[in-house]
Amino acid sequence: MHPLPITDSTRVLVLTGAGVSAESGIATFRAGGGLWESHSVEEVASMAGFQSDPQLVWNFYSERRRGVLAAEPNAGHYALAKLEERLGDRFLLTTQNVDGLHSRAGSSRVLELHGNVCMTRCLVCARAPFSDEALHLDSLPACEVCEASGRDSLLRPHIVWFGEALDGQVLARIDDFISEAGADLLFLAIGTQGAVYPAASLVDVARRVGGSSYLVNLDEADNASQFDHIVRGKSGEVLPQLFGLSSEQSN
Ligand code: BV8
Repeated sequence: MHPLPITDSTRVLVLTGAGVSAESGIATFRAGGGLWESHSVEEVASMAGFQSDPQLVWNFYSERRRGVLAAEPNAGHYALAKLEERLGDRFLLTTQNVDGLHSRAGSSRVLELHGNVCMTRCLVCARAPFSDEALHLDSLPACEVCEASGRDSLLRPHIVWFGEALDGQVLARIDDFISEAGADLLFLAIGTQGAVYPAASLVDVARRVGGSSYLVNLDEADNASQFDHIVRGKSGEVLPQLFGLSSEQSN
């Protein structure tokens, strides 16, 4: 497999999805046996679902938190961290994943589009989202800041649910990176079905500025036709080759 055509002026924007973490043993969403097979999206990944059954939602996210804490980054995560080392500020990684594995593999230029499963925030007050590895399986966590001022409010996972807006500052950073890169942009989507927006529309934005686009995915993605190049395979196996990493560099 030929390495990506990265020159001294290339700026690489990466978008990852659940497929990048599959080789770390973390379930994806839409494949057989995936998360959405055993849970209706509306019930567990929406504000309406949380309001109607907050314990079901906390159980769903607590089980994912447990899985994430037991998981380790895989070769695909490490390859992306190596590419960032090589490119510096000509590299930006945006992820739909909420598992934090990119940061644990050493990536630092990471934007989490959909939140982080090991972060919690208050439904009501403006306290900042905070790191939380507790499993709220049989009780609902209440906000102690609200309690101290006599209010009764639940804590919620720091996750972007369906129907909720993504962080405007995160989206602005991505737009800036794309417009500064222009035709020097190489957009690389990895391990994503391309079914969720606005993440799935990033390839269209990349094309509009004249950038090239690559998709590394195991199966056929919903937005595959938008990409200039498609590499079918497992990210843990493909990425080290695509980034021209030698075998000793790959782990
Ligand atoms: C919003 C919660 C507006 C976190 C998730 C157009 C524009 C804007 C919005 C919309 C639009 N059209 C529709 C919408 C609404 C909606 C949407 O996109 N719906 C879809 C279903 C049609 N979007 C939203 O609601 C977004 N919000 O736009 O708000 C707004 C604006 C202002 C004010 C108010 C509101 C919010 C989207 C975020 C939703 N949250 N999850 C969590 O629980 O994790 S989305 C969920 O899907 C996850 O976050 C996940 O990351 C994401 C995408 O899934 P994938 O990562 O692609 O995973 P999947 O399993 O599907 O695919 C994995 C792929 O990997 C497969 O293709 C497989 O082949 C491959 N693979 C497997 N193994 C490997 C591999 N590849 C390589 N190697 C391997 N080893």
